Amino acid sequence: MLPRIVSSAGSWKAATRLAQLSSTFKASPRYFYSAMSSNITLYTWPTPNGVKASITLEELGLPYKTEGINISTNVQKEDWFLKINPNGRIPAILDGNQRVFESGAIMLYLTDKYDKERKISYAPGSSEYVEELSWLMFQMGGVGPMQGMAQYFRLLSMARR
Ligand SMILES: N[C@@H](CCC(=O)N[C@@H](CS)C(=O)NCC(=O)O)C(=O)O
Repeated sequence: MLPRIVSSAGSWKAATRLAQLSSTFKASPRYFYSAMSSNITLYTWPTPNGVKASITLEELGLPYKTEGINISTNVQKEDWFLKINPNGRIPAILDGNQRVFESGAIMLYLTDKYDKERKISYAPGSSEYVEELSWLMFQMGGVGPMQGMAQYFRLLSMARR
């Protein structure tokens, strides 16, 4: 069985919020708040891994605060951020005092904890959950890094020659 497909509504909301981020954060980082208050802060930037966390939060309808981490100015390598993600990359979240980094870990954390109605995930321990994990690890360990390298060698490394 394949993992559940998210609706386009969450993706659209995530894309809109991230578009706000990239246009507004270039000058000075600021917070964006969703309508309700919450303890979740998302540290992100509009990139393929960044949107995975945004889409999950939007699909679950969770209130959260977004802090833009401008990776083109290396904010992700600053000491304060390394305390949230020692690997110095986005996305990462804080849920109260709990830090979570790596987009796949964020997706699992959020769905395990908050997707009680099983809108976009399967119940931990079920056979479907194991299938969900398998596809998530396939994406995290294979497709994601390969796409990242293809992108780097196709666009960025050429520009640096
Ligand atoms: N495996 C990590 C990859 C994170 C990652 O590579 N993030 C990129 C943006 S998509 C980043 O922060 N790049 C800046 C850098 O490497 O310094 C995840 O899935 O979260």
